[in-house]
Amino acid sequence: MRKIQTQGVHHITLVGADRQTSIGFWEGVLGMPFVFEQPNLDNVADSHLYFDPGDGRLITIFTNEERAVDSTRTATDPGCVHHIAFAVSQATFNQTVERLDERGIRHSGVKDRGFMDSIYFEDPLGLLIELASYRFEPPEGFTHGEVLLEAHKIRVHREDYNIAQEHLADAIETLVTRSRESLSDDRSPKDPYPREDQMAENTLSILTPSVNNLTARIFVRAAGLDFEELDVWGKKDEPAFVDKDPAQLTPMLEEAGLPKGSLWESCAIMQYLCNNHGLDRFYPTDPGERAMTDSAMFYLVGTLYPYVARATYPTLGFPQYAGEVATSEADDEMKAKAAKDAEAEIAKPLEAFHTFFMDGRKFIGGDSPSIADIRLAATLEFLRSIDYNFPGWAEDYMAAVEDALGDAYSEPATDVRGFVEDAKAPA
Ligand SMILES: N[C@@H](CCC(=O)N[C@@H](CS)C(=O)NCC(=O)O)C(=O)O
Repeated sequence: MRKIQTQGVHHITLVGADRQTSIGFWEGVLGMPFVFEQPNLDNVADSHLYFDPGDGRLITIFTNEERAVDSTRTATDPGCVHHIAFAVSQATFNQTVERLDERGIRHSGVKDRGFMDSIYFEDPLGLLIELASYRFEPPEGFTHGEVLLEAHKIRVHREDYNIAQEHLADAIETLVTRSRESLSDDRSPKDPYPREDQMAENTLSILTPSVNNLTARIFVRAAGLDFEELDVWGKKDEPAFVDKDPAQLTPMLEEAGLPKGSLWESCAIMQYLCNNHGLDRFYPTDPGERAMTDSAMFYLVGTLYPYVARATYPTLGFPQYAGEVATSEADDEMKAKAAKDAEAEIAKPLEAFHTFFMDGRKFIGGDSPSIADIRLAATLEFLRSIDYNFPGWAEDYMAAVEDALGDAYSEPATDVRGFVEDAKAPA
């Protein structure tokens, strides 16, 4: 089975009455040039009139002087034509009511169709005519239909009832962004106007001694995002904070585009900001490379980090999770053994990062650090508290991440490093 591909409306043919009624309406009311006339080749009793509706296509009418004008509404049974719509510019559309009224032609009044303005009236033979005027111009190289398809997707995604101007504006922006290159890495909206008390685009609620927080703090700096940091030490129980972050975990991002206005989990924060700002250099768009980045981060948060926490939190003086040996009734010797056991387990996931995720490359991200590298290097900072015996590659790797990111890494890392040094210092 094969399709027969169409390429546009060629013409529409209507059954008319006498020729003068048709000429009077199509040319005399709607301004369509009467371009030619010849006999109806299938019925010599009829004449066949051709009009140009304005785009070089054709509206054609079979006429016959024996047929009387009947102005009752044409049938709208299944299979019948309901109405035919013609395009007019906004300038013309805005004159339509007045000009139909001048002629005493009954009409619907202006109808808001979201993506166009419309008005309806009947021709002398009872066919419903619509004059429609788009409310948008497609970007160069796109059709109205392509803009409407994109606007439809946006409308459905937002669960709105019908296409409105907001969807059209966003569809046009999407098509332009997709089809036109820019030298900028970050094409997200910017506010270049200086203001007093201007709010930053991204607010990070943080705790300074934390490597989970360090991850997001390095990232916003490395990505060059507009951000503000709020140290929420001692404030995580406040109702205003709990409302935004019922997990009471930091880092917590507040940003206008988030469905609930806030988000926690360092990796999710980095992924969101990369997606939102087109920061592909930190989060590859190739599905396979992106899967590796995601896998490295999930493996870190789900497997490596719990070992790091069990091994280092006792030295750092951080509370551990309920159900752990460290929070049980076990004696100090057992708790110390649990910490040592966790420390011993770190080698295996660490090696997986080296052999599997890096696999001879400088970073998990390849030649430059990805968000998974930021997450890993920041995490390893805590191992300094227990003087962990890093394999040589890991020392080189941490230095390379810091070297590649510069102050974006070193500046917030100072907080963690200072805390770690204090925690190690003899009381
Ligand atoms: N998997 C989370 C862990 C977040 C986390 O555990 N944050 C800690 C700081 S390191 C926190 O805010 N804890 C709450 C507290 O200390 O009361 C992430 O990567 O963001």
